[in-house]
Amino acid sequence: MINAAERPVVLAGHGVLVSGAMSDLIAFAEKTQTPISVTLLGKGGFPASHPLNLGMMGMHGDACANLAIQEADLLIALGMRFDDRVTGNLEHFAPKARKIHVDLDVAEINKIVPVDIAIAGDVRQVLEQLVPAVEPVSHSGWLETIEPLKEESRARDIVNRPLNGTLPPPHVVNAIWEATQGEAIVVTDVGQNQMWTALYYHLDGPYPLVTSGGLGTMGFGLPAAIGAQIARPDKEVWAIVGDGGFQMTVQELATVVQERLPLRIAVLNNGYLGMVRQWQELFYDKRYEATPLVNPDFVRLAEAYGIHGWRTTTPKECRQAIAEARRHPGPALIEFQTVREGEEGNVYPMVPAGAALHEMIRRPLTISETTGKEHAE
Ligand SMILES: Cc1ncc(C[n+]2csc(CCOP(=O)(O)OP(=O)(O)O)c2C)c(N)n1
Ligand SMILES: [Mg+2]
Repeated sequence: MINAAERPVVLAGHGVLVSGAMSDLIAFAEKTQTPISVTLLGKGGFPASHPLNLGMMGMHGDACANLAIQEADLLIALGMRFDDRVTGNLEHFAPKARKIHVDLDVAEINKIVPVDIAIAGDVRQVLEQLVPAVEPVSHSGWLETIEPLKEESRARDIVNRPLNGTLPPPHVVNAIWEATQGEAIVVTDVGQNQMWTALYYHLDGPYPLVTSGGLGTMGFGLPAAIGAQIARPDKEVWAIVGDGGFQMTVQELATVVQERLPLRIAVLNNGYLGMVRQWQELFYDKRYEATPLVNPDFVRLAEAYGIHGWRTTTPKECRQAIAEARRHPGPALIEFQTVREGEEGNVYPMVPAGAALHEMIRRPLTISETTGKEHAE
């Protein structure tokens, strides 16, 4: 089936990382010229800068990954479980594709998506056998079809957005990514902050994005970042958290100080339980029930624990604060007061619940993006 495929796509999940199959996946992708999309927990399993990378799939995935999945004639699912955030409407999921599923957990096979071939096994061991067995192919027509889809994703990306002095949350993540050159260990909380980090902090591996995945555990970010920093004292660790989730475990700032951890904490303060507000805006006539937050002063809160804090409201201050927080011995906390609502306050693309992957809502292109001119600050 792999040798016969004309439009194959790999769906790479957390199993790639936990089995240590990153280099085998690169070998498979390059030999068979198969584009690779990753799940949220599969991020870091395939280098973001690799030409065959499609990015993240699913509800808030990269548009090109979702569109490629819908057009594919073969899906090769590696160590992933077809979560509903990945598939969208099952009836219309990858309708043209035959499917191969490799997973260690046999309970996952045929559980959600019926497959043509199931291989119960460790992803690395399976790939080690598969790579020498498959024929090298070029798939040039398929890759040429995909390339413009990637270009279109890039056009809607962060670089050319007009900011007008405001601070869209993706810009914050992009600035942290640029400053750390993708080398930091990044830990997220749950909600929009998590999706923006997944979309805009590009990982070349081998580190995964540390995130709670399908569990959706608000309050995960700060304690998990403490764990990451203790495990890797030599690494720069950033917790990127929302104003809501951060306050669920904010008392752990005491642990950060007590354990003398140089952690960097980025609080994306949009004044809302943003992910829920986004659904209220798009699907519930903007009835913002129970989502606006009355927040404390996060900088003074950090200072109360003895942590140096910065507050930023513009793109320029944002980059300065990130640079200063990185020079500081840490711990350090930056409150980013970001755009709260509307186009720039929402995570796009978005596949509405119950819709098919190709029915995703895209952020409309603005004039400066179509001309590609640099944005004014
Ligand atoms: C403990 C818990 N309660 C509720 C939810 C549902 N939920 C998912 S995202 C979200 C909003 C998170 O708000 P915030 O932490 O400010 O992050 P933002 O989406 O604004 O970036 C909520 C309430 C959850 N995942 N976990
Ligand atoms: Mg929020």
